[in-house]
Amino acid sequence: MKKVSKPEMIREKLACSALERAKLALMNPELIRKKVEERTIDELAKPLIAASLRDGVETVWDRYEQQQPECKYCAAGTSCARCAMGPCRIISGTRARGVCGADADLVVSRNLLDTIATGAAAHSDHGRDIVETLYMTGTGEAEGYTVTDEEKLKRIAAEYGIATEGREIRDIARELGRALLEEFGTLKNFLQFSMRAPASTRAIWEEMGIMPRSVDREIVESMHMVQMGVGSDYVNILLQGMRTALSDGWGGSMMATEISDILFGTPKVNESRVNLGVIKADHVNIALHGHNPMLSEMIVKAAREPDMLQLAGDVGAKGINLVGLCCTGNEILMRKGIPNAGNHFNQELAIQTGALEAMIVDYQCIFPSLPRTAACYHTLIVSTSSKAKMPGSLYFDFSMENALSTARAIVKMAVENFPNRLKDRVQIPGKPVRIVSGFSNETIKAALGGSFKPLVDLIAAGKIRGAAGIVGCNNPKVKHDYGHVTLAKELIKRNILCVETGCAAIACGKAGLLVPEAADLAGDGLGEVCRSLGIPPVLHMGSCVDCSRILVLLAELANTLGVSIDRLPVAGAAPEWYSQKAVSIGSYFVASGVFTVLGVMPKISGSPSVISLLTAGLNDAVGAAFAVEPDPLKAADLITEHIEEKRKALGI
Ligand code: MSK
Repeated sequence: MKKVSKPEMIREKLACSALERAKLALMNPELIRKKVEERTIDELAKPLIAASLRDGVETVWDRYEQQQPECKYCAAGTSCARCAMGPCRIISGTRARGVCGADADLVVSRNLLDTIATGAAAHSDHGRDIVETLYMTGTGEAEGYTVTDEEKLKRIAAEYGIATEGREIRDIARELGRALLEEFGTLKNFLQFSMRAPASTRAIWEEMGIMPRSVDREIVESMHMVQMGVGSDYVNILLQGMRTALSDGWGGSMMATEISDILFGTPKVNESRVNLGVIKADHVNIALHGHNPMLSEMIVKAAREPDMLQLAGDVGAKGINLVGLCCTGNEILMRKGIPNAGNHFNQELAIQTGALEAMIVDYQCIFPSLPRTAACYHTLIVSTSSKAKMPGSLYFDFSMENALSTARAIVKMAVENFPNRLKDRVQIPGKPVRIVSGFSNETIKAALGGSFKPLVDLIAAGKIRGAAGIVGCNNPKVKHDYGHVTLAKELIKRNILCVETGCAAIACGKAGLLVPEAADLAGDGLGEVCRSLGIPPVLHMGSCVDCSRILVLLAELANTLGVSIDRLPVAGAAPEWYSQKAVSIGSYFVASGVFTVLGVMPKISGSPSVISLLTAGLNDAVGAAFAVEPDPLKAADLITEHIEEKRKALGI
């Protein structure tokens, strides 16, 4: 464990300049009110955004405004800076080709493949970290980790043909961990988990040449294909995008989900609280932000140790309050019921409560600006991944071998920071709301009596018209949480069950849709089903990698009905997506046969051919395509229409 900088050094380096802030501060109360209303529907975010505008503490929305107007070539996907002959912009006439000769179709498709491969790599590298932890838990080298779900370990070992009878749990963990590590570069030319998809869906992949061969191979091949001069057929490039995305959904992400369940427990229904009001004025507050549960699970352990609680008492706090953010937050909410402070656009605001002793980050979706925000408060930003070092943060070299000791050191440092809190700057904007989460497939199946057949019957009977997976992020191009919440409310009203992950789930949680009482907002059929099962009409299925749980659910439903996934009355939506990972998720949804509506236009408008392939042509290839619809009410219409068409085709 190696600390490379100290709080005092950071404060010197990033001392918040009152002068600089004064330049940014807005004094006009009417303008502040207007901006706040334009930016979010999250009631607890509003007073903090207003304060940030008054105090000149910069947020994502300010930076977005500073970036306007955006470059129209970059927005259309027609700029290319891949090689040193450029950069090029594809315009028209004599400038319709880049220096190398690439036209708009090639530049746009290559950029999109790059985006998908980046997202798939992020999910899959996260998956590999988790798998490595399982392996090292098996070898006894990982400090603090154990196998929590032994039944699931044995079930997945059986999928991999690993004997479990009469063997030590650690031996099975080691052997499964090794088999999964090999899966990233497997030579067998298919991923074991992809065998969970219906045979008819796999036949489509085989026919289209998009069956993922291994995780690493698809990502590397994609990176090869975006190199200048490696083919110029945009269709071929986009099909590789689909194959790469499938290697994420049915490979890297699915490994991340399944093995996290084995190590930390398969989620079960639990009740907790959500929004910025989970931060407590009289406690040491520690936020856990990012995506990977490896460290956060250890922080939870460390923060519950008597020594640490004693220390908190000694510094004058009533206890240690852990809160989650984004998907690390979802991981510990789903499994441990740890309260969640919010989604992507709540990360800066959580610091602005002035009551956060530390924000511990792992990787993905972490604003590089966080140390700047934290420099205006006493909050320590603690980075923990060698892949995600941040200037201005305190870096702890976290690894499996030192996991629990590192977690203890970080928690201790956070507790000791409590006396540095500037009490007159604390502003906790309100009370949290209840949230019910933990809907793993195992939990849903158990609630349905041990099989998915009752859900299929309810869909066939029309009580539930179909299901929609709403996933993804926040994006300043959409009013914070408006896309997610409006779409979910509209769909449940139309008796469409919503399953959600990531920041979409947190948005709907903050809006009160993730409690059984929200059944009253659903249509008669769905409302009745939810009341009889005691479940919300919007089910929280986990973090971004847990979109793989949605794939497994789709496979179960399709296998129960004996059809390919594209024939199901289901749809996907990403109303506020921003991330490359979300593009990979959307692509593996579509490639698996799920019509998917995006709320933000991807950077493809510069190529009518690419637009046509993605929004129509893919229907002939994989039985599903994308649509882009920024208005969530119109998106609900598209989804309803699609679901009703699929019902008709199935004769239900
Ligand atoms: S955290 S990828 S902003 S959902 Fe998974 Fe949220 Fe999107 Fe990050």
